[in-house]
Amino acid sequence: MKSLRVIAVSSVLVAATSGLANAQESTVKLGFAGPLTGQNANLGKDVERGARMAVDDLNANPPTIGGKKVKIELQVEDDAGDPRQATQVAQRLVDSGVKGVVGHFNSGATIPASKIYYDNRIPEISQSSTNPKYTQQGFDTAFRLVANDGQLGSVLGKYAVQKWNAKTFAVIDDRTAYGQGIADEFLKSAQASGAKLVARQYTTDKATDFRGALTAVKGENPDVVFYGGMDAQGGPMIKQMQALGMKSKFMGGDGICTGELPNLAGVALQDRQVICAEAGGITPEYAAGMEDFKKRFKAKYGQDVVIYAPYAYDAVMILVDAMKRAGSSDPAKYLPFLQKTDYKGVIGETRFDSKGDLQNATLTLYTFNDGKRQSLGVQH
Ligand code: ABU
Repeated sequence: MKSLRVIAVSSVLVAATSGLANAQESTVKLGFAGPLTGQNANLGKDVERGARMAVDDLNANPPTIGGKKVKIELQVEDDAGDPRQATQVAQRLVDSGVKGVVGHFNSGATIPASKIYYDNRIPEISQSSTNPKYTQQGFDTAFRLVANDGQLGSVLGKYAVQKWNAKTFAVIDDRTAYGQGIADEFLKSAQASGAKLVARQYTTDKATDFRGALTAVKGENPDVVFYGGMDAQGGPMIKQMQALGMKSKFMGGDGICTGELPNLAGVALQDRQVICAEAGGITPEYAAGMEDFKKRFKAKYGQDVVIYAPYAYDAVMILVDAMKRAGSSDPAKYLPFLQKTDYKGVIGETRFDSKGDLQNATLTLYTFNDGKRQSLGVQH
């Protein structure tokens, strides 16, 4: 009798333990990393919100992976846009058992972190990092959802010469992986199109005073000033150009191409021709979906999309889509399916090439009118 009771109690314990194991298996943890503090915190929070929105949407109607309904969990980490902090955060995410990562945001953070994900076989999708090196390291775990700096710099350099008729230009960059990279690409393209570089100056991604660099540039009176860096510097730089009485047109890449630039540049933006490029483009068939996303985003967070939130949203969806097709959240099993992604989402259709770049990357040129970004069209 006593031994029967022992068997019965053991059976209950086994059932309870395996129930617990099933419950644990039914949660899939993803990681998110980006700059949630520091100069780019507004951009980091924008993409964090995009990723969280995707997780909430998924959990509202839980996906089935390998025959089981799963709950998606998001572990959010702040890398402050700093290369060293990014590697610490990447190791923490790996140690926590995440099955995939959305991020990082800044190329200077994404590139060193990508080695840690690669060494641990964890797929990573950056929604915003544009430095070409990220996908040129031979890491089969690295993917991005945006055009790269070569594509952005090439289009912007040609635009400056062919549309603005620029004969001379100056370049200022913030010496980050992103800022320096895109500035070099713009320079190559503008020179190849026939314009002359008359000044090259540097700042940092933490600077607030650009008068030294701008005064040196002003002496050369360039037709165009190109800034390689982020809106946190680009906005105040436009203000200080105004204060110095500079007349040059102003250009930058996706780092300044945000809904926040008008707030950062203030009224100085109204008196200057400014062109920038977002590293993605919404084609007409996806326009209504993007508008719907922006409305839902505003209703959920009380904030407008700054720039790359929809890309982070799709990054989460693309990871889960690959898991569903693989029937497993095990990175070793779903990575081959991720490489073969053909996903129609908010930002359009995503297919990766053999390096993890988009097969058909697009970009959108913008100018600013009445304090708002205004599209000048999608470029293929
Ligand atoms: N693409 C602009 C912002 C992110 C980066 O550093 O690449």
